[in-house]
Amino acid sequence: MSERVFHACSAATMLVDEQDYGLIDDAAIAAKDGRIEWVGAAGNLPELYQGWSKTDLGGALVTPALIDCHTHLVFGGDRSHEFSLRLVGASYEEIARAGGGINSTVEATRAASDEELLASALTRVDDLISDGVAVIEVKSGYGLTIEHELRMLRVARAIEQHRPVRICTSWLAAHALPPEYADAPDAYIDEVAIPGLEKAQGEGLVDAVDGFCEGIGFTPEQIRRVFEKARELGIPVKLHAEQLSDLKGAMLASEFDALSADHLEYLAEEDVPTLAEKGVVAVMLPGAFYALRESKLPPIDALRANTVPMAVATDSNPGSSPMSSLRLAMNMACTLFRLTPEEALAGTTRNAAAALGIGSEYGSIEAGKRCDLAVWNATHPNYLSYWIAGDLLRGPISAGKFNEH
Ligand code: DI6
Ligand code: FE
Repeated sequence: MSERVFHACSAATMLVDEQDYGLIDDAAIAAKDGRIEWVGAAGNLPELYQGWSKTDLGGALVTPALIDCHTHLVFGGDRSHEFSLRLVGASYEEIARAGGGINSTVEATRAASDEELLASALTRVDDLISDGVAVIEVKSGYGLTIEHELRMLRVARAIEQHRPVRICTSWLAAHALPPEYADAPDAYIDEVAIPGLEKAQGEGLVDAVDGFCEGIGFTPEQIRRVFEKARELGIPVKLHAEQLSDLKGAMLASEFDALSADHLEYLAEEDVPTLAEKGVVAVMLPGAFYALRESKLPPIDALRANTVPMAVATDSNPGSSPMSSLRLAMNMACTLFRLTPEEALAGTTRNAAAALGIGSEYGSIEAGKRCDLAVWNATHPNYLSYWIAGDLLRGPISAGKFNEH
């Protein structure tokens, strides 16, 4: 049994409905067996906890551990050559239609061994951990055969055996059309995406089902068929929607009570109230916006006015968002999308937890939740979004244990 009180810190609790980060200036956090028992002003620490061992955090800032709720960080190879092509004018869509793009990563992923996939994923996981991240969502989508999609999710799950992070997996077989199904997207959905999902579910490999609803991906009708199977299996859905065009993916996602709709640059303002009504989290991915030099902004004002919860994630992938810093994504969300630093932090804590369906356990510093926190060399939570790069993390608190760097 482990009982401990963390003190001499300020705590951004990120409680819902609280203003100003739910910030407590001189805070104490009591944790037992990896759960938070009490949080509040140090002067109000109940007697019950006063005899527990103490950890002095030396005036540091404490936040909930960060959550990256949208990544594609298991993949083979890289696409630095496409970066060069885009710099001289080729577009992301042109490269994809010419057989590059996602399909070039599919080739490299199929060719890589499990060990190689895991080793390269761990480098990105380590980058995220050094940014205070304790929960990472990882999608399949670069295998595109049943066996290679399952393999990607097995590798994703294996990350938990090697690093102190929780992994949430998403089945993204409906990501791109592999060469062997060129011009036969419906057959691909019927023969790979749907039966593969049943298999993955049977192996306990799937926490959610995702799709790429786009001109270079799949139509809403094709995604609908995958979502119907997800519903039958009782698995929640989410969707890459309105990234490059408005195919009404967010409306489809809402119809299926999705956890989240992601990207949303081309989301029509008139569709925003439906997201709000259905409690769908809008996941902002400013890294992809930046890397593709997109100019159409997601309808942030309308999302805010309708109180749609907004999350922020890296979209870490070798093509459209080659990055592995969640704090950089927060900075970009502020600088490019005009989120406030408080919205950006809510987007990588409370709202990211909601986007993964784990809000009862993660995302705020609150009695009953897991004591997974981040301790920062920063005086104010604004700083986490403001400062670009650098190593601000003093250490994670994982399951109630402080691992100071
Ligand atoms: N949207 C994205 O941003 C990633 N996938 C998707 O559906 C990009 C994946 C890639 O380019 O490899
Ligand atoms: Fe993505």
